[in-house]
Amino acid sequence: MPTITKSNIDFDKRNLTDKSLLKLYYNMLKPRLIEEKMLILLRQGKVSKWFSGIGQEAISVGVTMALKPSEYILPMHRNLGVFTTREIPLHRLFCQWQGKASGFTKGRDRSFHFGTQEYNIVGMISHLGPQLGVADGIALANLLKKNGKVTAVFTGEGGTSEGDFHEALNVASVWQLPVMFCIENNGYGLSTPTNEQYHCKHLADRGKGYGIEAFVLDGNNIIETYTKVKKLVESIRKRPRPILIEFETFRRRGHEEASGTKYVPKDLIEAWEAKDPIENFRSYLYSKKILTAKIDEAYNAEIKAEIDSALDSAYAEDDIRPSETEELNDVYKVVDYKEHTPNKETKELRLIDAISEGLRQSMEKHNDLILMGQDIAEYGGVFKITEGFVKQFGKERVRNTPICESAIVEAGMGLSIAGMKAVVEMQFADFVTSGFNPVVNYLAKSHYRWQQQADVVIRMPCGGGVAAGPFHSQTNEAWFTKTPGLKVIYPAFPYDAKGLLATAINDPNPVLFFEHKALYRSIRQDVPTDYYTLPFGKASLLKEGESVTIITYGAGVHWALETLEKNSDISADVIDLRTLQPLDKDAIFNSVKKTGRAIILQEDSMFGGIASDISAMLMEECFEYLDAPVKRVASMETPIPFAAQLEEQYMARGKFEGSLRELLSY
Ligand SMILES: Cc1ncc(C[n+]2csc(CCOP(=O)(O)OP(=O)(O)O)c2C)c(N)n1
Repeated sequence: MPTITKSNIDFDKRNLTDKSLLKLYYNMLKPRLIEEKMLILLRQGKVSKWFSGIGQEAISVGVTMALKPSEYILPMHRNLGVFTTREIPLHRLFCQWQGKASGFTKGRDRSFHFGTQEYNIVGMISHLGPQLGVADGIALANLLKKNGKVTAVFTGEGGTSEGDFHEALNVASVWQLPVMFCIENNGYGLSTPTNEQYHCKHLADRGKGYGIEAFVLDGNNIIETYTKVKKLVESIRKRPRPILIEFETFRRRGHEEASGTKYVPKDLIEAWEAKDPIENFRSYLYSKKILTAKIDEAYNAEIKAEIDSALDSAYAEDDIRPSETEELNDVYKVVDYKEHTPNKETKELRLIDAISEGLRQSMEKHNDLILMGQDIAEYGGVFKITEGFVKQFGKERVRNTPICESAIVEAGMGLSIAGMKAVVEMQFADFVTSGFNPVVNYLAKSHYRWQQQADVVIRMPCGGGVAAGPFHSQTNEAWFTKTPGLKVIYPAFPYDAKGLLATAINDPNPVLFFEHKALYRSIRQDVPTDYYTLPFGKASLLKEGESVTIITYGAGVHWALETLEKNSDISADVIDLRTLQPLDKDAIFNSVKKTGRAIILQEDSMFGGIASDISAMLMEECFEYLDAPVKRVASMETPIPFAAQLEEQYMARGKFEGSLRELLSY
C-alpha cells in the first residue's frame, strides 16, 4: 500500500454517500491496475502497443458513471475507464487486445478500435474526429424517439483541430441534439503541445461560437467530474441540447509507450503526478475514514485476481485460425433480399421522377428512414428530387443540413447504430470528397470490424455532358468500387433507378447510389407506379448480337445504344451493368464467351477505372474465347473541362464508334 499523504486536490463530497464515493474510487482503481499490468507485459514484449490513460481516469469514470448503461458512450484511445466502468468482462478486453476470437473484432482491429452494442459503447476509428459526428447521429435518433437519452463522446484536445469537431458541434447546435462533447485536454497531441495546436485560452470557449453551453472542469477531481456531469446529463435529458465540457488533465506517459516523453519538461510531469486523481482521492477518503487500509487492500486484491485470471484465460485461448471465407463473408452484412413485384400499372417517368417516386415510396414504407442533405427540405434539393417531401413527411425526417458532408455522413452512421436508416443526398457527387473519410473508413469498414451495419445510402448526382466544369461533372464511382464494404449502384434507366433505389434503402449495408445528371431529364420510360425492388448484382442484357459484347453503365449505355442505332450492321450484345459492386461477372463472361470480342465503355477517365478491372477479369477468365484483345474506351486523362467543345473532346462518347469499328476489324 502507498503511504498516505494529504490530498492536493480539494474534494467536496457534497451529498454523495460513502458507498458512492467508494464506487468512484474502485472504478478508477481498476483501469489503473490494468494499465500497470499492461506496462509490465509491454516490457516483456507480450503486448504490442499501449496508449496510456494513467492520470486521466477521473474523466472516463466520472462521465460513464453519470450516464445510464443504456446511453451510448463514444470513447477514445485513453478511455479504458469507460470500458471497465461499463463492466466489460476483462477476458473479452484482453482477447481484443491480443487479437483473439473472444475479443470484439475477431482479430480484425486492435486496441480500443471496436464497439459493442451489448454495452452501448462505440469505439473510435483511428481518425479521431469522426466519433463526434457519429455521436450526433445517435443523439438525433434519441431526439426523434423522444426517449430522453443522452450520448457522450470523447475527443482529445488534438482532435478538436479536425474539421469533424467543428462540423459536429455546429450540427448538434443547429439541431439541438442531446449530446455531451467531452474534450480531454491533456497538454499534448502526440508530441505537439497545446500552444502549437490552438490559439485561444480555453477550448471550451469554442462552444460559445457554436451557441453551445460550455464548461471547464478539473479532470483530475473525480467528485467534480462525476457530480457536474451528472447534473448536466440530467438537465439534457429534460431539455435536449448539446453541451461542451473541457476537462483539464495531463498525459503523463508517452503518446504510446514506445514513443516516450523526452519532449515533455520533467517538472510538468512531476506537477501533474502530484495531482494524480487516484492517489489524491485515496488520501481524501482515508482522511474522512471512508476508505480503510482493509477495504483498500481488498479492492486491490480483488481487481488483481480478476486481471490475473482474465489474462490467463486470454493467453490460453487459441490464436485465430484464418479462414478466407469467413473474412469475405463479414465484409457485408448478409442481406435477405425481398423481391417486391409491382402491379401492372405504369406511368411514363423521367429518370429524375423515378428516383423521386422511389424515394418517396421508401419513406412511406420505412418510418425510421431519415433524409439529410443540403437544401433538400422546403427547397426540394437542387434537382428537386425531394420536392413536396417536407409536406408529406415533416421536417424531422427531411432534414436540411449545414454544408458539412463529413458530419452528415457520420450522423448517418450514428442513426444506423441507433437502429434507424439514413439517405444522404450529396448535392453533387463531386462534394463527397468533403465527406470521404467517413465513407471509406467508417461506413465501409464497420461491419467487417465489429459487425455493426452502416444502413446508409448516399445519393450521388454525377456525370458530365452538362458543361459544368471540373467540380460539378465528375463520375467518381471508381473511388468507391475500390473500397471493400461499399456497394455501388449506377442505373441508366428510370425503371432500374426506382427499383434499385428501393433495394439500396432496404439493404443494411452502405450504398453509393449514382444518378447521372445528364440522364435526369432526358431519359424517359414506362415505370410501375407501385413500390418494387430490383436485385443487386444483376446486369441487364439490353440487346443481343453475335460479333461483340459492349459492357457499360450510366450514360455509356445510351452512347452505346445510339452508336448501334446509327450502325445497324453491327450485331452486339449490350450489357448494362446497373450495379458495379456487386458486379454481375457471369453476365459479362457468358456474353464474351459467346461473341469472342469485348469492348468496355466508361465515362470516367481510363486509369484505375471499372473498364480496366473488367478487362483484366476477361483476360483471366475468357482468354481462350477471345478473338481480339479486350478494348477499353474512356474519357481523357484530364480533369473534366467546362467549355462545351472541350468537354465534348474530353468525353469517351466521341471515341466509342471508332474504337468499336477498330475492334471489329481486328
Ligand atoms: C486524421 C489523423 N491524423 C493523425 C493521426 C495520428 N495521431 C493519432 S493520435 C494523435 C494525437 C491525438 O491527440 P489528442 O486528440 O490530444 O489525444 P491524446 O492522444 O492526447 O489523448 C495523432 C496525431 C490520426 N490518428 N488521425
